[in-house]
Amino acid sequence: VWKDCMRDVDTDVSSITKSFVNHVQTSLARQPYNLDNLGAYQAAALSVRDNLLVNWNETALQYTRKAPKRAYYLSLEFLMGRTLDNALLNLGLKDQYAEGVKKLGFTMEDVLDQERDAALGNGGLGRLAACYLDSSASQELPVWGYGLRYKYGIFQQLISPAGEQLEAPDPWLDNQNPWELPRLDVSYEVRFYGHAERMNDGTPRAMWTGGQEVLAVAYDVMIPGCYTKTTNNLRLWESKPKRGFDLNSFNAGNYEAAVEASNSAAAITSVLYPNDHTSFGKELRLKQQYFWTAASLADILRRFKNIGKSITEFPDYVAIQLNDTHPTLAIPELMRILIDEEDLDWATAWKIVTNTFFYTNHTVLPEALEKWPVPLLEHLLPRHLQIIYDINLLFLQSVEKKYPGDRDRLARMSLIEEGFPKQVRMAYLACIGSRKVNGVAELHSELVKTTILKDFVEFEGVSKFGNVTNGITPRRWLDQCNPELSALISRTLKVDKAVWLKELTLLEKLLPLTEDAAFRTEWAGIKQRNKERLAHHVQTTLGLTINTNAMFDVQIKRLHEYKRQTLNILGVIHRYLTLKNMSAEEKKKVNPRVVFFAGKAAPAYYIAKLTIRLIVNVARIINADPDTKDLLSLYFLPDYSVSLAEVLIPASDISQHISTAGTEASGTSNMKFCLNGGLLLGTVDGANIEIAEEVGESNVFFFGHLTPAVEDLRYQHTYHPVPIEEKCPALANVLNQVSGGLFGDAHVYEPLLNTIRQGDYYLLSDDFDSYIAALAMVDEAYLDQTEWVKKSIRTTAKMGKFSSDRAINEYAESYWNIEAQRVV
Ligand code: 26Q
Repeated sequence: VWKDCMRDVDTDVSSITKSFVNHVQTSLARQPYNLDNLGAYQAAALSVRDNLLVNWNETALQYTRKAPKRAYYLSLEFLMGRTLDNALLNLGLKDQYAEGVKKLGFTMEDVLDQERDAALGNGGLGRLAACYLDSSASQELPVWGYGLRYKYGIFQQLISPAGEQLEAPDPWLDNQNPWELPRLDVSYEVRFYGHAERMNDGTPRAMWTGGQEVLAVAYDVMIPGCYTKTTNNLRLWESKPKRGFDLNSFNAGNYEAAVEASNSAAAITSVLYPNDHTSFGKELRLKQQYFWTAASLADILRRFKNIGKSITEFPDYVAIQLNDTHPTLAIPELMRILIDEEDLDWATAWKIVTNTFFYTNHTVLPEALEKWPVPLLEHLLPRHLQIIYDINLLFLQSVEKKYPGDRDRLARMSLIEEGFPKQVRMAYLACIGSRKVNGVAELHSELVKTTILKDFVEFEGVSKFGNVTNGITPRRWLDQCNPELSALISRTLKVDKAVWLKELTLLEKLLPLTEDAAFRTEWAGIKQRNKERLAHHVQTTLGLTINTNAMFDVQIKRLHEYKRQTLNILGVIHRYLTLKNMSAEEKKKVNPRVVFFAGKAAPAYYIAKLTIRLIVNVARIINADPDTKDLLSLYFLPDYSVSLAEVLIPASDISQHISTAGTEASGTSNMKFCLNGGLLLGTVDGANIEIAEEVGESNVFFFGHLTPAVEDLRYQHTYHPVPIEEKCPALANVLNQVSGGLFGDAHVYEPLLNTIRQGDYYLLSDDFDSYIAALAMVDEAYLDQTEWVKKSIRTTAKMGKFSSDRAINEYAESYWNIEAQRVV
């Protein structure tokens, strides 16, 4: 009977419409006659979810039966964006749903547009996690993600009339989330505070008691692979009070005390911290980190125990990837479990731990390296602090043995940084507690080895340190965001996208078509229509009219000094001033340019916010200037998101990735632009370098000083400063125009301008002239449209390396030692 009643994935239009209507009637309890687009989206999503669940269950069953080694991706951020379109693509049901929805009186476009982004991340690191989940499932790898179910994702960005960034909460769960499955039966208790008492019975054990206990409850998000049954899981934890509220206080009339515990437990997963690249010792952030790692490890251990193997075999069945240092507490937490609960000796426990974890570093910026104050750790996690001290003691003893008497080295390598207060260096803990350490692009991985972890490379040997260059999923970042280009590729290569989307190096077969004029025309036509689609989007959302006969020049990323949006806006001002001085005759030779910016600034990042303000106010002046507005316009698009990126990226002719050399670990949007045939203007940094290696240096626009020069230039700035007027007159002129009030509010921008005039840590004055020269080369190249389109085709054709399928397979083979599992 069971077998007869089990449902399969719907594949025909009539079962799809039936399931849709069924969800309207029952799950939504609504009538067909007043069903709006939102209702249609919800019904479509629920019916797609039914299909996903069929595959998800079979995948889980297969993993349980075969018990293969699994990998777990621990990330505090998963920047998923929208799900419906991706689920339909991966299930191979896009056409059927489009037809079904149409029969019921809706258009797929309107329906898709109702979905809110799941924005549980800040930027690159969180989006990378989302791409890796897509690739793991698509490659049929047994990989689960673990994260937090924030009630509020990254804030919504508003721009005030003065051009200031304002933040509003992102209540993404308000309309219900059809893509998650609450698992109220899967929960774990997590302890905070209390006391840790060593047993002193000859074992390393201790007892941790008292304090506060909160409950972690699981919510599962289905992760479908592309054209496979494999549907993996992303498990997100929500915090709940262990008991609803304190009935004693309630009965005594103290209502506030009664709900206090409840509030403080719920607060743990209430909001995503909107900071990236800064470390600051906030207790709630540390609570989030422990809550999540403790629940995830408890869940992983329970699953491992079900296989019935000895605990010493744990690393043969489990690999855990640490996405930056945010989950590093998993290392002392696993030690605590193995020692205090499993009763293992220290050496056995440490061996298990160091064979289980893998650590990926995402930044070498010193201000981004996580450190936690010892007093805070001692208060919140007393047992973990003991364990960290024990790890440190044994580690330093082994260092001392290798380098007797080298006290400087011991101080440098200690997990504890001396100071007031003392702080725990999480990157060092992650490094010594892991089997392998990697960076996210060739240059970055070299910098990890030669700067922040230099001593550790010397001590542990270089073979522990590797590189996995980041990647992006071609499903979302080509097929979904650029359907016309995807169709052209399939048609031309005569290969179904089911094949090339999973074997992206096949794009190389496009190379000969650079010489095919008809193909180039089609290629250019698609770019043009994508520009019009973006213009339409801006028109309907912001009411602004954009010149689609211009070159589209795009910089979209988090606002940060090291990413140098300031260099870009100063370059725009330079262009504006140049145009103002041109004769009508000279102007005729100028190709029009539209410059787009988008990105959020951390709410407390004053200089980044000033940069936004400057961009918005420069736009206001430039776009209204009749002398120049046909040749140059500028837009800051508010509230950058995954969904906005999906419209912007396919429309770009040129995109900017202009970080100071050696500061951008990889960058991943550079890959997205190039995959969509946009050319790259950038510094010799991060993955830009490897992109240029693939597509050829003649197809990218490089400028600026190289990494080895940076240290020396900074030294010059500090000890032999040269006034900007002397060093870079063009830049000095631009700065003076801003100071002089050309864009209003003269005094407002001084703190921003002073970062360049004094110190100039990110070397804008060193790179400005070569930046302007590179922009001129872009202009020049764009005039020859035939050659430009050839560059564009070549760029797309050579992007195969940057598929996240390649990246995830490198993790699977070289690090995790896991194998694909076919679900039949
Ligand atoms: C740390 C401590 C406290 C609060 C917040 C943080 C925090 C949060 C997020 C620190 C860093 C981040 C995010 C970093 C990030 O996105 N890094 C980017 O990772 C990408 C994927 O590897 C790279 O492509 C980018 O170059 C890198 O900047």
